[in-house]
Amino acid sequence: VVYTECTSTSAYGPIGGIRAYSLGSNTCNVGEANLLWTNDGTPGLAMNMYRLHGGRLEQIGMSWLKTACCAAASNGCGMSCNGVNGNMLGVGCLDVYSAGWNAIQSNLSPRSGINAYTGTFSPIPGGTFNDLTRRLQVAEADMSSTTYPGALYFIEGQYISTDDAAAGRALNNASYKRVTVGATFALTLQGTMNTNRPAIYAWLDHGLGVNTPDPAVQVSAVDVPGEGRFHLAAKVTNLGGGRYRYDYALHNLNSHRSAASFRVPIPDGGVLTNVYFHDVDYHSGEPYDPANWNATIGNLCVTWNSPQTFAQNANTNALRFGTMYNFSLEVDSPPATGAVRIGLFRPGDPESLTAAAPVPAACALAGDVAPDGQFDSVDLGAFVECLLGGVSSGNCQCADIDQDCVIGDADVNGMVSRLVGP
Ligand SMILES: [Ca+2]
Ligand SMILES: [Ca+2]
Ligand SMILES: [Ca+2]
Repeated sequence: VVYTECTSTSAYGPIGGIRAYSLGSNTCNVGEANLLWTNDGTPGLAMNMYRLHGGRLEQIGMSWLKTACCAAASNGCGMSCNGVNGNMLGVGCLDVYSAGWNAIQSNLSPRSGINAYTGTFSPIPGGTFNDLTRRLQVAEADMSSTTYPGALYFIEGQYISTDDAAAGRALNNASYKRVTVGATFALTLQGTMNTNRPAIYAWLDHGLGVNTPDPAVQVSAVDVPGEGRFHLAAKVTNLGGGRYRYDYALHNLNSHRSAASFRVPIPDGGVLTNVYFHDVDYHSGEPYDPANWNATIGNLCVTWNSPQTFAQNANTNALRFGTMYNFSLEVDSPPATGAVRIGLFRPGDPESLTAAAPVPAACALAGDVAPDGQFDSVDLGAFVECLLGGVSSGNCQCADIDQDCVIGDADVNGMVSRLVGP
């Protein structure tokens, strides 16, 4: 299943400075099998909104997932529709919903009841609704042309589907389109649909203005082995005076394991400013804690952590499917090719992922603390300087052999074993 077009938007509210929206959807089955389409169940369409401003793309809104009763069997997917409809979306067939249909609140399913990797859904709870409930909610303040002059805005829809997930076809389920925000906060669709392209790519695609890509933005897929996919985007901005801003966005497409930490290596003694985090809030009774992740600044790393672990609170603020969080810092160190570490939230193997990214500090060869591509006695002297603290003549990232962001006994043992040799 693929979200091929957003044909319309609708707007609701405001209530208390919050607006709500809905997105129309053209949906295609571009696979080889009919797709299960059940009443108030699979598939569900998650609606999201993003803002690009000041060189940073941030998610500013989300909806519950729109479900429906029954599929049509229209042509329009660029392939022959096999005519199957009702509780199946036939191969090659198109199903169309207006924004108004996708705003029907009794059909909106909570994210907390969905496993995006397996494509399983919990029943939709009843409830009482106001104009905002369960819809794509965005604060007026997040669309202020005063606070964010010249900002670009994007809507995104992502399907979660039982059959699609089971068939391993969930990686093409998110699509985005640019919108403009009017004086009364109505959304107007702009440009073409970026089908099969999550909105995190809008940072790259429109980073230097509408339809003007920013080559400084790097986007990559980061897969959990045997599970779901994240996207990591990074951009380094030279601020002048030897200072650099590192911006990262981490998007969870469909990992149920979710993420609970993000770690960036920094140079020992680096002077950090503007350590920054941005998330997006759940609403309408979702059980998740909205508290921000905490940044811990060590000598060798900055690590952002969810407020609690999975064992402490399964509803803490983790990076769950269909959301994108931002991490940023400024430091007096130009970019090196290195890796960030993404800690996973739900227990499993592996516990974390590493992803290549431009970072303020990196080590090409563990133990090569006096970096010259070789390991010798000079490295031992530099290692001791790092171990004792203070200003080191070497690269203390390379002294952290076990990569726990602290130079300690384990690293001494690591250096000794290098000295003794294999
Ligand atoms: Ca798909
Ligand atoms: Ca060396
Ligand atoms: Ca260490």
